[in-house]
Amino acid sequence: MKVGFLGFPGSGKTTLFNVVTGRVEYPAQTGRPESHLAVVKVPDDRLFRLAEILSSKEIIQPEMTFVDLAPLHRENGDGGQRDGLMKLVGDAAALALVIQCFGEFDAEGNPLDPADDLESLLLEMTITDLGVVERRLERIEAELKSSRDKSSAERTLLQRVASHLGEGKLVADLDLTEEETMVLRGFALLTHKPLLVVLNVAEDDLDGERCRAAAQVAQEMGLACEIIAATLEEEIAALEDEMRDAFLADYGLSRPARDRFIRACYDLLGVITFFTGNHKDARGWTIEGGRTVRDAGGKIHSDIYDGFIRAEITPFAKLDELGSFAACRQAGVMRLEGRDYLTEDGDYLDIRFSR
Ligand SMILES: Nc1nc2c(ncn2[C@@H]2O[C@H](COP(=O)(O)OP(=O)(O)OP(=O)(O)O)[C@@H](O)[C@H]2O)c(=O)[nH]1
Ligand SMILES: [Mg+2]
Repeated sequence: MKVGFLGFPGSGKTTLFNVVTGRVEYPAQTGRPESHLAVVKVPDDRLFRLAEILSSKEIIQPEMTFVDLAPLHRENGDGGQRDGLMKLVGDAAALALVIQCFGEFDAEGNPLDPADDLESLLLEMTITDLGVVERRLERIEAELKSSRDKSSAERTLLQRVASHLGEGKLVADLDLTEEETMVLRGFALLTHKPLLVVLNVAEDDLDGERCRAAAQVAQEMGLACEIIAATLEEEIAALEDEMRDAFLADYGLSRPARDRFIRACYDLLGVITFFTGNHKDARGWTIEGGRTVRDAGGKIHSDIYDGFIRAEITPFAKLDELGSFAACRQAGVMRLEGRDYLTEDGDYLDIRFSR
């Protein structure tokens, strides 16, 4: 699972990347052309509690990958970047669109206009997608010319996608069947990916008063939106734990943006966490929502998927409340489920399987 940070030069991608990865490997400095990648351990307090209950020696957190993408340069508003943007985003499963909402001018010296930046970014993305779809349509037309059968389900679908994009709408908003979704996934269209708007505000504008218009654009496009003061959060991240709490309280922030942002990425990607553990380790795993317990077993090992018999499931909330597995068993909250049970966020799994 990879989330890319996309934005115009100097919008704060690297600063946010440092906040989310919790380290400053790449000092913020605009104009660096290359992308950077980091694997982050996902913070989840439940794992500490689980380790306590199981007396586990080690905690193994689930991981998420973030990419600080090279900046997207503003073109002349005609969306000329096409393949460049496709290549830049690469295989990121979701994108955080980082919008500069601090200062008076952007890195290229234009007066700051966050709403316009967000609209331009989305326009670049829709035009890029449209280019991909149109090129494929041309190829299909050429192929159909030499074939007797002139009908093509793919052509019908892509024509629909093209006219939708032509209206400035995102592919993610299109009503698609499961099969159509599968076909389109092969194109890795930018606006088919889950998108999160990050409004990077100044530290004296934490509620985002000055970027209301940009938040409005995000809302109109149906996009999730987080307001983050990246430089302030970078300073907070560098503090010791107790100092950090006091500092957060001073600014009226309930928790570090890092946690909030990673949580937002989980929601964006539609993934959930399940747990396993013993006296050696307590471990969190990530899986797409709506997957079976057998699929969850497959995440751990393919042998578990192949030999799946049944799973004993304890919801974390109950375990936390009752304090031990024995108490959960006694209270009847531990239950056996077959392979078709849909895994829920916070499920502790003990899977029986044959080798
Ligand atoms: N005041 C303020 N300055 C910020 C904030 N975020 C970033 N900056 C500053 O803006 C400049 C650019 O930040 P970066 O994080 O390097 O921006 P970037 O998007 O990675 O830049 P490129 O990689 O060139 O596209 C740096 O000098 C940061 O300190 C913020 O929230 N508030
Ligand atoms: Mg950068």
